[in-house]
Amino acid sequence: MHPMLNIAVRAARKAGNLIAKNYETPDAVETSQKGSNDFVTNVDRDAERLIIEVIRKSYPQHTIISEECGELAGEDKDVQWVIDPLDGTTNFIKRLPHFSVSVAVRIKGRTEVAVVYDPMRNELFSAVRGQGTQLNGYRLRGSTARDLDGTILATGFPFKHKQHATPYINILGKLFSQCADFRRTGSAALDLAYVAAGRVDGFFEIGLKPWDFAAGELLVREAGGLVTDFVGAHGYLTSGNIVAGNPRVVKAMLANMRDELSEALKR
Ligand code: 2AM
Ligand code: CA
Ligand code: CA
Ligand code: CA
Repeated sequence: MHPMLNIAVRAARKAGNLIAKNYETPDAVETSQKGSNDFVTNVDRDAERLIIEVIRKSYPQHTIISEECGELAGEDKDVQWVIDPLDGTTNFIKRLPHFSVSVAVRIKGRTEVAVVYDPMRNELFSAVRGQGTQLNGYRLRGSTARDLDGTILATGFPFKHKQHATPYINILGKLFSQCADFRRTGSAALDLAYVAAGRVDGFFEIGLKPWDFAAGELLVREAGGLVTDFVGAHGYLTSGNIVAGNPRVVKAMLANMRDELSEALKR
């Protein structure tokens, strides 16, 4: 096994087990508000601490970028661990059992290793660049859909970017008229893992952060899928405006989005 994958898996499982344990004891979960509609708990922070400990033990020189503590610069800036200790905090708080731990390793800007772990179902999605995507050790393949006909698409609402509400709803309407149905699960990392697994045929969301998609992006690619921004380019790396699916589904999604994009959504 790739040595960094080994560490990523160990870190994600440790954090996931802590999250699952706390899910059973809701009275011990302390919730605070980071911004409007944006919550964090002591479990997010504790899970993050565990992950950082595991990484630091093996790779003290690496840089870590994580949702709750930002960038922890290491001596080695070329290797970055991009982590979301708990993706789907709102689900966790509401006791909806759908959330994940996301860990990715980027070397000189290119993602080499990815893990998304769902502790409630004990599902571990992993990928190493060039070696395919696995779920609990079994090789995954994405959807084989040829167009949007009959597809199930996933999305996330722009709860933090209400200025995009109108173009978002227009895009959703256009796609909804073409596909079979939509899912909104509340964990972007798992949405991407599900694209990799072919459980959903495509996914789009506005304004994700690097830790939301860093691991999921590699899972999709290594399962034969494509990840782009809303105009088929790489702007998502900074904008977080992301479309994912097999190449034909992505092409069909982009064609439907084209006429609905505001200027801000073209990057
Ligand atoms: P988080 O739980 O790590 O904050 C994209 O939808 C991402 O935004 C999710 O993966 C989730 O990441 C976060 N998110 C989703 N719905 C949210 C909400 N209602 N409030 C705050 N964050 C939310
Ligand atoms: Ca959050
Ligand atoms: Ca997240
Ligand atoms: Ca998070």
